[in-house]
Amino acid sequence: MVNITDYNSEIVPTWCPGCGNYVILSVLKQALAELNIPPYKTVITFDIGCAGNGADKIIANNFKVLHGRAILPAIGVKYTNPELTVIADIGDGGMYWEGAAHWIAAAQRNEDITVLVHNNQIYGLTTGQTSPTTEKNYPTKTYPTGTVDEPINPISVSIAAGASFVARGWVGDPSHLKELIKQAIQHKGFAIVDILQTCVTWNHLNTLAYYKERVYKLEDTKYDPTNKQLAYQKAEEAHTTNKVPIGVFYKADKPTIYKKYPQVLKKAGLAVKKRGLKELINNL
Ligand SMILES: Cc1ncc(C[n+]2csc(CCOP(=O)(O)OP(=O)(O)O)c2C)c(N)n1
Ligand code: SF4
Ligand SMILES: [Mg+2]
Repeated sequence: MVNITDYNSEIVPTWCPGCGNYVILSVLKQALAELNIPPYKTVITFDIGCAGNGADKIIANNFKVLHGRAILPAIGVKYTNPELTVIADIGDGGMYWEGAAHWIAAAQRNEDITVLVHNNQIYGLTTGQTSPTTEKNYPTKTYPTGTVDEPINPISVSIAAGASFVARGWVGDPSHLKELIKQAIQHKGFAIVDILQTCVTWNHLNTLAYYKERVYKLEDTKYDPTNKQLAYQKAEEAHTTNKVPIGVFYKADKPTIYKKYPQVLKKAGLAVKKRGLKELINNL
């Protein structure tokens, strides 16, 4: 039986007091323990940034990678041993700007990884520049008189690109976030959880109080996450109204990359030897 303490690292986080990253780290450990996945079967690729600084704060097989590049090594690991749980852990800047091409391509191919995006709507580590999800008019170091662009909508772009599991959680409701992360990890195919994370130092707009007023759960309404059109409508809601829906926006039963293109498993020697290619693919 896996215990949450199995994931505990001795390294003390250096995030600012009150940073939402503390919640995400703790919730991720709880989710993995509750799914009974041991650290030796878990691989996490951490991006650059405050989010990425979680790399040595959780015991697993972790990689610290270049900015915007957390997805590619995650895919590489999964091809080598598809029976591992592989998670890319990345900030909004790394994912939705520097790594945007990788985001789209991985979603399109339905790569079998989980991506957790710490979406604090700012470049945190580099001290408060506009990110792709910063709200229009919010003043930052790069736009002192107010951010000029409309923010990217990560939910609708993920769905349009082909992701088969698209969810959003927030750090103000850790148990709900934990359930989303568990579902994402169990999902076969490309799963993304956009996590609304507070940055108490550089983002004074999207605070806990801001979200508390706006957030509601999709599952508390008559919502069908397999309805793509409805998913797009709900994804727009956070951008066009004063409401922020959270939960599973969209999920689809689509063939994973292995079913479409089994050749990617040619390096997965051990797993193939153990199970045989056909049985392995059937279980993925
Ligand atoms: C290719 C590259 N571009 C820029 C940087 C500088 N850089 C380091 S962290 C960072 C911002 C990270 O923002 P985000 O991904 O949102 O993570 P956060 O710090 O907010 O968690 C930038 C621009 C870098 N290290 N590498
Ligand atoms: S700068 Fe923001 S994201 Fe980074 S540790 Fe501090 S509160 Fe967290
Ligand atoms: Mg950020």
